[in-house]
Amino acid sequence: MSINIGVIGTGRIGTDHIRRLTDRITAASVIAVSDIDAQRASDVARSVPQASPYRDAHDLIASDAVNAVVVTSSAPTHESYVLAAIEAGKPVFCEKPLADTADGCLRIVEAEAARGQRLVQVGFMRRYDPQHRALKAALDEGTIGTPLLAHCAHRNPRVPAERYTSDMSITGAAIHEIDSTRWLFDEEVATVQVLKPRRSPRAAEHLQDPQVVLLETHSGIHVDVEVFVNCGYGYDIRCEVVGEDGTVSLADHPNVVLVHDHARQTTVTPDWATRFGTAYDIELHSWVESVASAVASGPSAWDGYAAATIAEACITSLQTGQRTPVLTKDMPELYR
Ligand code: ISE
Repeated sequence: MSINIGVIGTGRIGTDHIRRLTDRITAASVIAVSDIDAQRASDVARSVPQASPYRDAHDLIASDAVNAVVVTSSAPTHESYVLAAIEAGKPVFCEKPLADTADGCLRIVEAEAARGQRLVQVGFMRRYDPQHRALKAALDEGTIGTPLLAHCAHRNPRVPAERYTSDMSITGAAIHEIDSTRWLFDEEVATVQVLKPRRSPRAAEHLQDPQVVLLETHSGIHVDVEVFVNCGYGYDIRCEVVGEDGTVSLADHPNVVLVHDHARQTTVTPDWATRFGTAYDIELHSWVESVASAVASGPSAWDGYAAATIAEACITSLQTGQRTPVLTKDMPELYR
């Protein structure tokens, strides 16, 4: 049976996901779309066989025709749509962040726990990226011994000057390394600190760019993340883990090196959609399989909440300059 999916939010990532679900994932069909811009929703619906536009996203969630929901609207709208999907008992895939505050994420965790059923998957797609998976497999095999520290970089070519804030470098960009840290090392972050290097002249006046985010796990692994959202030259994601007996890092992406005319060259991907295209494909494929089998897998609402609490501690540190503890509520039984 094909899963009938309703997609809320038809911006860049929403339309990318609609294309994936329509062209590459045979077990699913997008049959409903909604957007704050009704005209855009109608235009997108016209381009997808069988899809109808909905003016109100809550009607889409409630529709009997919709089996599962994808939320790719703006961050402040996530909480109400995810809560409505939980109330309707429908599986929901929500792009990061799960909600725009840790309290909002907690309300989602509590609603899901009260229902006693995992319905939410959060879009932390690096967990599906073949390179990140290979790195985790090497760690899990123990080849480099106990991990001690990691160096990461998250570089975007540029961000919109007026509406991008210093907090967004954490909640929109570093949130991925925050999740990767929890996932790679299978442990929680205990404290964080954010350092402010000399600002890039490419960054808008109000933006602290770059930033260095320091994460320390409970066992004492230190992770430094350079977040530089106006690096200018491309979208560049790096991670090197140093262990007792060796190191493991993400290889250059894509893995082609051109040697020519006294030079050794490789390319840098232009943007996140290109760099993580394969990861998104695998992620949505896996989500559709989990909906079909009614066995939840992938990053949970708890993972969304945990990442949000760490991000909020980072924002506090960005303001105070101090090392800041991460304070998380107790994990409900459902997520153990
Ligand atoms: C973008 O919004 C994303 O979600 C990407 O995954 C992230 O790497 C990028 O920095 C963000 O701008």
